[in-house]
Amino acid sequence: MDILDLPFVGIPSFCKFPVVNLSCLEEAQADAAILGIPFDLGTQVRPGARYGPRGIRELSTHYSGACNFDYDLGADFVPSDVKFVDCGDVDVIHYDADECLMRARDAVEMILASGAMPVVLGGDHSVTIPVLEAYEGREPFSVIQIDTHLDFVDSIAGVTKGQGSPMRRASEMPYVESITHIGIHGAGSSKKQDFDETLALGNVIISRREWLRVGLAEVLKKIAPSNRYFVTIDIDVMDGALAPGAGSPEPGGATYREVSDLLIGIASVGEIVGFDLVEVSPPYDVAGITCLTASRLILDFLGAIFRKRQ
Ligand SMILES: [Mn+2]
Repeated sequence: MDILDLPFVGIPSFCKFPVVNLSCLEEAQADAAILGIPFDLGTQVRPGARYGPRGIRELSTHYSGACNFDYDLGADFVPSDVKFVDCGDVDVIHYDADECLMRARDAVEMILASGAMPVVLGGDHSVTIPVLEAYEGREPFSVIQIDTHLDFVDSIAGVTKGQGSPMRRASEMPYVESITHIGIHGAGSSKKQDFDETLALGNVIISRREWLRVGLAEVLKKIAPSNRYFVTIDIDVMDGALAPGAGSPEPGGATYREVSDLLIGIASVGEIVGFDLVEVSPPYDVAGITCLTASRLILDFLGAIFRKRQ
């Protein structure tokens, strides 16, 4: 009897990767581990990113079949000889943001200790703070942020860890060498002073307009040099019409093709030590388009990273 295991059949782990409890990850010897952080208490306006991991997982099953050959790559875009697993979600506690973020950091630490590369599904962009904190004590790396907004707010009404602050907090981590902000064009997230301050630290900004003007090859050359990179992808870097299920969508953003090609290019710039994709808010999505696109971007990037490593 043929077993098809179609996308709508079975338990929807990410891309139907095997589910492995965090406590069993060492024995699993996975190459990369998916982790959901269903937390959106850092959101200022449109909540719902707590449903991001589940929404992305469900639509990711579209790519779980055996037929994902990509003609341009001349290979499967999800390599079959690499061990990817899904570790489920961080257990969030309502009304206790600090506890949630601590649990998120601990979970990422466990993935790193197992030797697997963390792949985190947000959650709003505040989750990147505990994710990066989990790398303390490891080799230094540089951050590449792909986002409409700069996210370099120091403090707003005493809030220092909201969705507008992850890159500011990253800049304070001694093992984060630099930040390259790519795709920036959104209004309202950061003040001129924030832009001045990140540039004064030696960080690099490649705006959405510059990306369009100079093209992908030049964008890749402008990334701050490093041997290792952590990449944080805010789905709102995509045009609001193409990814409406986002916490802070904006017009004028990128297409799927542009973001995918950027990620595939980044995989060749240096070793990728982990990445997250944040701000997908399924309650605002239309026909699953944002969740589908987010899952495809994750798979494109995972494939590129591990084809490079082989
Ligand atoms: Mn962001």
